[in-house]
Amino acid sequence: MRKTFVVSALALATAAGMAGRATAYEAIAVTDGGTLSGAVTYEGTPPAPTKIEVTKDPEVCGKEKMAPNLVIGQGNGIANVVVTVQATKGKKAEPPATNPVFDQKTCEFHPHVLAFPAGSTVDVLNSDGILHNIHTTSTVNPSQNQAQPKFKPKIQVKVDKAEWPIAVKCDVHPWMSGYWVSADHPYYAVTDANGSFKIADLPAGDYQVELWQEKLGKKTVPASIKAKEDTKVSWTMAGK
Ligand SMILES: [Cu+2]
Repeated sequence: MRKTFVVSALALATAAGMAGRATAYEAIAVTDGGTLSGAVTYEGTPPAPTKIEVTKDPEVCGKEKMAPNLVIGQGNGIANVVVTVQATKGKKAEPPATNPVFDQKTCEFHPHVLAFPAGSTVDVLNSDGILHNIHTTSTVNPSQNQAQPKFKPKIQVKVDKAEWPIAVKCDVHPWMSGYWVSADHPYYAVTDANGSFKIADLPAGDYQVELWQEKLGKKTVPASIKAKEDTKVSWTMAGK
């Protein structure tokens, strides 16, 4: 009985980790690719930012913070939306020459959402000089739970498989939260402070594009990419 439960829970977790991708990704040479660019904005009046009370290490962390789970910028642009083109073929996703960096600074994760190709090694930094711990809740990759005291300014975490979103917490400072996105293709972006993004070198064709934001959830929108052209989009996400 117990064994059956474990197996089905694992199957569910694996399916969730693949984020709805039906087929494996095929790497091909892309010539005359097109670009998808634009912004994701909040539909309607955005809620006022929420304050977080800091309960520990105020000399480093500060006394209060704004919640990072919904950050609205200029023109109601939504920061930290993960934009994923559901491409089945295209450029190969290769780990970058320089490791992606995930820094703990003033008891916040920077960046709040870090996206990288599967197989990358993440440099987890501790710029604060106080105890943090890096605690990921992966289901496809091994979960990490490592203390990072001040004498350990860098921990390296290799993320082999595609999986997103991977929630990251610090058990020392319960308000700290962030997400990792480990992608098996290169056609993704995280929106900037004003909700803007750009994804280049897409093979021409019709696509579904998935928008994910931790508080607003998921939305799928269509996009048509033409060879050597920039497709400009203006998408919205609504509160729940
Ligand atoms: Cu911490």
